[in-house]
Amino acid sequence: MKQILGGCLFAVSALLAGQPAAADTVRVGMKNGKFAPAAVTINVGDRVIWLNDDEDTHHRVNFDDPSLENSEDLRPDKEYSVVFNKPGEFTYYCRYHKKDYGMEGKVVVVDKAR
Ligand SMILES: [Cu+2]
Repeated sequence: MKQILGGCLFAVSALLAGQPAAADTVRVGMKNGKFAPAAVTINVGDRVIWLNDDEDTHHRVNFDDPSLENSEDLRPDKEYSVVFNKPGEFTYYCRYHKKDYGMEGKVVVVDKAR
């Protein structure tokens, strides 16, 4: 029985090794005039979720790259999620807190396949 189980596990891990890596999700908090972490590095196809951790402040994710869609106003506990399908460095800022707090961030998207 042990031998059969071992053989099965080996077959499963061999299968998984041949598959493309599943997409990951990275979370970025928004609180006290900061994105945390302010810079994240992800792979093409991964998702970033921004979550407003503040108690009574709106935030808004605005990208400098116009091909990326900006968020609406995000109330406390609200999330905004973007899947990045191309490599590059994508800077963004909070529409309300960039000027006074320097609330800015960056998503670096790398293409593992290259
Ligand atoms: Cu903000």
